[in-house]
Amino acid sequence: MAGKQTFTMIKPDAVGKNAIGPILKIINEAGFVVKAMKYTQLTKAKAGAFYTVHNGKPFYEGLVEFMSSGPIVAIILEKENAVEDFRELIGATNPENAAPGTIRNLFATNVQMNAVHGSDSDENAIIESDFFFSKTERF
Ligand code: DAT
Ligand code: MG
Repeated sequence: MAGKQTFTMIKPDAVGKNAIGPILKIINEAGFVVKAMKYTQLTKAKAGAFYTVHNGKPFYEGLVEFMSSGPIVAIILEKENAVEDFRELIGATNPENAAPGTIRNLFATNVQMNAVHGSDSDENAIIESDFFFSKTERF
């Protein structure tokens, strides 16, 4: 059965464009409910740990550098079929391939600075949510 929660980050490029509000509006209008939210900045070590699955890939170092370069908004979202529906809402990793109207199509800078994160499975949604939020920080 598809899970009800996913995890997202509004990345430093989108925060720097003052796009937190517009992105949250799109997320809410798509039917997602905020269950937890935190405005924070990742250290290089924390960014590296979050993206450890990509360690060794050619883009890893740049990704860690970028993700620790400024504040992010970490959010747990709830909706039926959350992971799949949210991936559809954000669009392809490379904004050049992201469908019109998707968050990455509207707000991404390039394939590295692509505005938002979205969990790719229910299992990773749980791991990523636990990375940022304790039980008492969820509502
Ligand atoms: P996604 O964020 O769509 O799940 P991913 O998990 O494959 O994509 O990669 C994680 C992040 O790494 C992605 O959001 C941006 C960066 N990235 C991926 N492929 C890249 C590439 N070819 N060049 C630069 N950055 C890349
Ligand atoms: Mg991914």
